[in-house]
Amino acid sequence: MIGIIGDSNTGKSTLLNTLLGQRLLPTSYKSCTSAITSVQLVEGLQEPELSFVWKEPEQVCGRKEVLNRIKSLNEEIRESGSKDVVDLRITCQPTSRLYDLGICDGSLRLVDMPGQDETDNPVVKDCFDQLLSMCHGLIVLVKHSAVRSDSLALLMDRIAQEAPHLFTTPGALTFVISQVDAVRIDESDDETGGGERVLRDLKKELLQYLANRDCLMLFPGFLSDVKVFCVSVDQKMVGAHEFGSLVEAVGELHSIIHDLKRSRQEKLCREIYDIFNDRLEGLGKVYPSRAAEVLEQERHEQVVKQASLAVAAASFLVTIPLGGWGLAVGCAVRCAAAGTALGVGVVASVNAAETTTSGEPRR
Ligand SMILES: Nc1nc2c(ncn2[C@@H]2O[C@H](COP(=O)(O)OP(=O)(O)OP(=O)(O)O)[C@@H](O)[C@H]2O)c(=O)[nH]1
Ligand SMILES: [Mg+2]
Repeated sequence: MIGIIGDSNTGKSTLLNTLLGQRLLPTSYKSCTSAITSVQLVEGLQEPELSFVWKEPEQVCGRKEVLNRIKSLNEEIRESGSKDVVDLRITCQPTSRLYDLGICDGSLRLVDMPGQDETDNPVVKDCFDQLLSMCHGLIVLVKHSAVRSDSLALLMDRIAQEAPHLFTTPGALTFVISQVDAVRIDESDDETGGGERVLRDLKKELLQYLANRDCLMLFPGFLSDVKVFCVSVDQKMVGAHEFGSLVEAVGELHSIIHDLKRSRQEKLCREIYDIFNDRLEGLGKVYPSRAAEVLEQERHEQVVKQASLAVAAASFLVTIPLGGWGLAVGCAVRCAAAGTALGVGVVASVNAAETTTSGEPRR
């Protein structure tokens, strides 16, 4: 899974539509996407298919139908104010250069997300946490006017905290400076190749800003290898500037998907190991008191057994010289002993139960 993330209106859904060569995801100048929408790239599918569970399981087939259903769903989810993350799953065969790259074997999923800065959308934080826990790689979109924004700094902090392995797996993170068609370039500059220089400077500015982030100092090699592309998409959904290089980068992501998956598995294993370790440490503190409780119970049982043995022996000795009466007395003594033993046993178990409920849990 490769997540496409960034602030609202950076052009995430537009970019994904353009990569797929078809308009499947709604786009708008207003905050729009409200669910995690993953698109699985497959071969041999005539029509895109959408499946999801929102109130009840649903399936939709056909490009227009999928687009319209996601549009209405985005509104329904926003209006409901629900915090539940809705997982929309599309399968489709791209009608673009992505298909020509021969990567549509089902192993790659591109995931569209709500804008990470949409703090008034209750579902955003959970969507983001889920995505970071699931994704093998990320394409981070930054609008040309926001390469030095606080929001980008915050995004880096969150990735470093939740998915640090992405900074250490080569190729797992790619940056896209979006909507660069709107960057102001003087005509005179343009004639002398100034347009290219402006975009080069924009990339440098982004890298410098990232280099100053504390969270990235832990990953010194990251910035020297990371890919940054300046991309734009026009009204007809045609990608320009370095869009071609971005398509190739998606192809490369497909070729390293096994490395990306392994890196995520290692990270999950490390997390499980840490949790297990913590539990074991916690148990070390609990175990001695539980052991003391077991030993106390054992001692009680021994006392009761010894007392019953002594009483039974006394009654036996009395029975022999006294004959018939002695037998009756012996029985009475045995009954009394059994009753006492039972009473002591009950008291012992009640005491043990009280200790357990008031103290540490039983294991
Ligand atoms: N000029 C220009 N406009 C763009 C470009 N890409 C997207 N847009 C416009 O930017 C607006 C937002 O695009 P979306 O694709 O909906 O943005 P998003 O990041 O998915 O937004 P959310 O889903 O709200 O997070 C739309 O009006 C798009 O037409 C671009 O490269 N150039
Ligand atoms: Mg969107």
